Amino acid sequence: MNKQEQDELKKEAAIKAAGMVKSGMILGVGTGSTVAFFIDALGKRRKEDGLKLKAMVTTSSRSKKQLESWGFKVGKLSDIDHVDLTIDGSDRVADNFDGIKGGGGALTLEKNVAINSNKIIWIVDESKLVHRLSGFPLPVEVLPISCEQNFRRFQAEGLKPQWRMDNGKRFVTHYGNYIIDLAVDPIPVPHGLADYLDHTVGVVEHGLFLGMCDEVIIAHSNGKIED
Ligand code: ABF
Repeated sequence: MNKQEQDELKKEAAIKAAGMVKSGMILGVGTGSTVAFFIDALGKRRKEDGLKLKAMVTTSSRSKKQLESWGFKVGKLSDIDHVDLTIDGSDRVADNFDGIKGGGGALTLEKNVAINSNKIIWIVDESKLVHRLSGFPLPVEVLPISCEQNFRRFQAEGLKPQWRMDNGKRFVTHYGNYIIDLAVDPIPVPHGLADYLDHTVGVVEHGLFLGMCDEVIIAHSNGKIED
C-alpha cells in the first residue's frame, strides 16, 4: 500500500469518527497523521453542521494549532472535570485493544487525557493491527537527571533501549524530557513491563496503553471501515 492509499484509508476512518462527535460534548483530540484528518473532518462539521462542543482538549501543540485554525477553542486538561470522548491514533493495536502509543513523542499528555476520558476511540489503518503488542519500539519518557542510569538499567534488563533522536540530537519532549525507545519485540507480558516501568524512578510515562481503548475504527485496504 503506498502512502497515498494509506492516507485515503486514514481519511475514511477519520471521517467516520468525526460523525460520532455530538454537540455539547467535552472532546479530547489526540495527535498523529490520522487525527490530522479527523480534525479537518471535525472542522467541516463545525462549519457545515454548526457542531458546538462544550469544551475541547488536545494532546499536542500541533493538534492545537490545527484545531484553532478551524476556529475551535482549545482548553487545558486541568481546567475541566472530565472528557466525554477522546479520539486518538495509535502506533499498534492488539486483538484485545491494548496499544502502543507515543511514536510522535506526545505520550505523557496522551495518557493523561486518556485516563480522564469516559470513552476512547482509536482511529487506525490496518497496518497498525497486531495479534499481540509487537512491531513498534515502546516509547518511554524519562527525566534527564537519571536518564543514563535508566538507559543502562533497561540494557541490563534486555529491553534493547535506543535514544529517540531528532536531527542528530536527543529528542526533547514538550516537558523537557528525553525518550528512550525500547526495541523489545514482541512485548512478552505487557502488564508486567508496564508495572516495571511505572515503578522505575525517573520514568515519567510509557507508551503502553492497556485496557484503555473502548473502540477501534479500522480502515481496511479493501475500502471497508470496521468499527
Ligand atoms: C498518536 O498517534 C501517537 O500516540 C502515535 O504516534 C500516533 C500514530 O498515529 P498515526 O499513524 O495516525 O500518525 O496518538
